Amino acid sequence: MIVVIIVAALVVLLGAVLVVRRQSRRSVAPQLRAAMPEVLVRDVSARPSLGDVATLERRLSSSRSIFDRVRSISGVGSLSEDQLAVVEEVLLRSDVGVTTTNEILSDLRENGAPEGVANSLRDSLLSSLRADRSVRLKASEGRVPVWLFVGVNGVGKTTSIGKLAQRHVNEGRSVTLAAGDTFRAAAAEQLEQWAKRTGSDIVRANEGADPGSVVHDALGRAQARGSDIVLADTAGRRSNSTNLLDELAKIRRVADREPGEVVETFMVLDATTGQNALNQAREFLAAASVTGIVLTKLDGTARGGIVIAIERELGIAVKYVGIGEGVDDLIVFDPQNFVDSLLDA
Ligand SMILES: Nc1nc2c(ncn2[C@@H]2O[C@H](COP(=O)(O)OP(=O)(O)O)[C@@H](O)[C@H]2O)c(=O)[nH]1
Ligand SMILES: [Mg+2]
Repeated sequence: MIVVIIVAALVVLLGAVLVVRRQSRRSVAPQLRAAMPEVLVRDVSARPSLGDVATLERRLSSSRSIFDRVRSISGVGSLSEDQLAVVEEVLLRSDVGVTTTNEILSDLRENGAPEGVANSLRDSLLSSLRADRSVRLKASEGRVPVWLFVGVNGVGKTTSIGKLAQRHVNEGRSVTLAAGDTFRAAAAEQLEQWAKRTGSDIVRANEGADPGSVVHDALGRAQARGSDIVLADTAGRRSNSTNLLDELAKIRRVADREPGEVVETFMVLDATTGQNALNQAREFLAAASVTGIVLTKLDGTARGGIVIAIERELGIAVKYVGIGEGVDDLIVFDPQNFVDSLLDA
């Protein structure tokens, strides 16, 4: 009898616990639902995980394969002349540049590779990538911050602007795009597609219009609508009668005049053009007060070491790198992940 009573009491107790738990879950559920969007937004903006080493290894597989021979040198300590020759060849083929290659070789000759060649190279390459990679998002009080994009035709300016617009939107900023490439109508149409896709505002004009006025109008509109940032596209070529660099300097002056303020000028370079990219950059640097490099198409080249040559020779930080054509395929350049993706076993 007593046993039956105890069992019955336990069953009742268990039932009560279950009911209470179900109710408390119900009462918590709406709060959970309310919290979801915020969590999701944070997830999205934290997504530069695309730059994680595994993804980078895949996207940079051509560059990585150049380093195969270095990764396969085993052992620690001093290197034979043959091994040093392999390291030299690999570094030069990957386009890190002669200066960096020579420095790394003399370091290896002098100190050997106490923790293996791959580790020594990792340290040396990382120490060449110490530039300040921060980007400015804020202008002075009452001014609209402008990111200006310059670079020759086909390097990936418009695509990078589209990808960055998405990044800003993900991070909660409202974006106005300025279609300052008025050289051909297709350029503004291409930017318009990105505006639609990313939910950004856009100011464009007809083919042949003055790019300065497009940027000026975009600033007025951005200020009126309270946009957080203006991303301004420019042409990579001009008719023979006008000089491209003069025109860029003029656009920059307009963009930097009230209500605008240029807080970043990105020089966009195509990694697949190798050392040519460096020569192009030198021409632009003087005219355009460049504050950062966007290096595109790293997925399409075996010469990823060009990142190091660019920073070293130009003294300007690579801030973003393009690793594909998709909207998410522009990542903040992270030297550690980059070097790991080339040298990890
Ligand atoms: N594979 C790859 N293609 C890219 C990347 N960035 C841009 N492109 C492609 O390069 C081409 C030229 O880009 P576009 O933005 O029109 O260059 P722009 O003339 O400088 O504006 C387009 O086909 C883009 O899809 C990248 O990071 N990787
Ligand atoms: Mg373009």
